[in-house]
Amino acid sequence: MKGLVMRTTGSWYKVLPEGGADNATVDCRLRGNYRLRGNKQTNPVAVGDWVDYTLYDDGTGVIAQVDDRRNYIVRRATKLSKQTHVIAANVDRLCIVAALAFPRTSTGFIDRLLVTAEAYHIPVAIIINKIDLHDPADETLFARFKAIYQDAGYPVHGVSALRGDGLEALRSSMRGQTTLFCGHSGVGKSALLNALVPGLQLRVGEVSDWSLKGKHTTTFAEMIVVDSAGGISQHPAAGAAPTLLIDTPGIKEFGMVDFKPEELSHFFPEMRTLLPQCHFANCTHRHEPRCAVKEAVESGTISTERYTNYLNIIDQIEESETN
Ligand SMILES: Nc1nc2c(ncn2[C@@H]2O[C@H](COP(=O)(O)OP(=O)(O)OP(=O)(O)O)[C@@H](O)[C@H]2O)c(=O)[nH]1
Ligand SMILES: [Mg+2]
Ligand SMILES: [Zn+2]
Repeated sequence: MKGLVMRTTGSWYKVLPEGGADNATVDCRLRGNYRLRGNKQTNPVAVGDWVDYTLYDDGTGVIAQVDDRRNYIVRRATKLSKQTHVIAANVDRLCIVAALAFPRTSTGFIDRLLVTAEAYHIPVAIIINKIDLHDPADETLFARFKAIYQDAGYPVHGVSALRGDGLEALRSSMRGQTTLFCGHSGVGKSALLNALVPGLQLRVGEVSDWSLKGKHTTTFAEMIVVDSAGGISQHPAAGAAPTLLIDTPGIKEFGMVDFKPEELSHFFPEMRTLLPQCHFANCTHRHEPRCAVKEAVESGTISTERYTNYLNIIDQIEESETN
């Protein structure tokens, strides 16, 4: 039988049967001798995976095979680890949830996630939550973020899960798609999903006891099915493309996986268009002469902030290559 992985908790996987008439998910384990792909990934099965499973008499199942993924978002399991962790597979869109008020998200963090999404051609939206907390300085920062990312070609939404600002536009942009929500702990990913889907009650951190770093309230990725009326559902409606949302645990640092310095600029859209104009075909846009990217930074068409993050990422790739 075929099914979609909705939640993974250690050794159990909650699987939604494909086209199932009953609304029940099946708790599955992984077949004992299932081989990890190249032993590099800490999780062989991720939320969003389609799997083949066998149903047993006691109602549980065993996953025998994972379908090839259309795409996925992957990161290093820990900062310098060679092992990787797949956050989710087969997504239509990544929403990077950030906050400027508290805890503050850096452009460096956003750019690492953007590059990873670009590598799999996953469209991205940047969601700045908690705009209800913005003081004038935050508003200035917000305007700068908007300019940087809209100029680079990404939509930016200012929202407030608490007050409701900006939710309707976000809601309609998610219809019929699988949207993955990622970001630091405490930026309000779960609160945002609760606000978007009436009836949803994901656990949200207490205001009183989370520190600057957030609290890691969500501990496992989880897929939510939205019904055609916009409410919480047990099963996607037959026929129409389902609306699926994936909540994930907060990420402290996003460690990128498997990029080469000379290909990194392909994943910065505003640089990508200029590459044919660089003098050297393998230009890394650092010290090379007659570099179109550096010229664009100097003339202000490419943001200094994005370029600086680009250089930092290259340095980090080279560092991990020599390790
Ligand atoms: N003022 C304000 N607070 C918010 C908003 N959205 C979320 N919060 C608060 O921010 C805190 C963290 O929210 P969560 O939804 O638990 O954050 P999260 O991103 O899911 O965190 P993890 O699950 O740890 O990754 C909670 O105390 C929320 O009430 C908002 O729009 N405005
Ligand atoms: Mg959460
Ligand atoms: Zn160049």
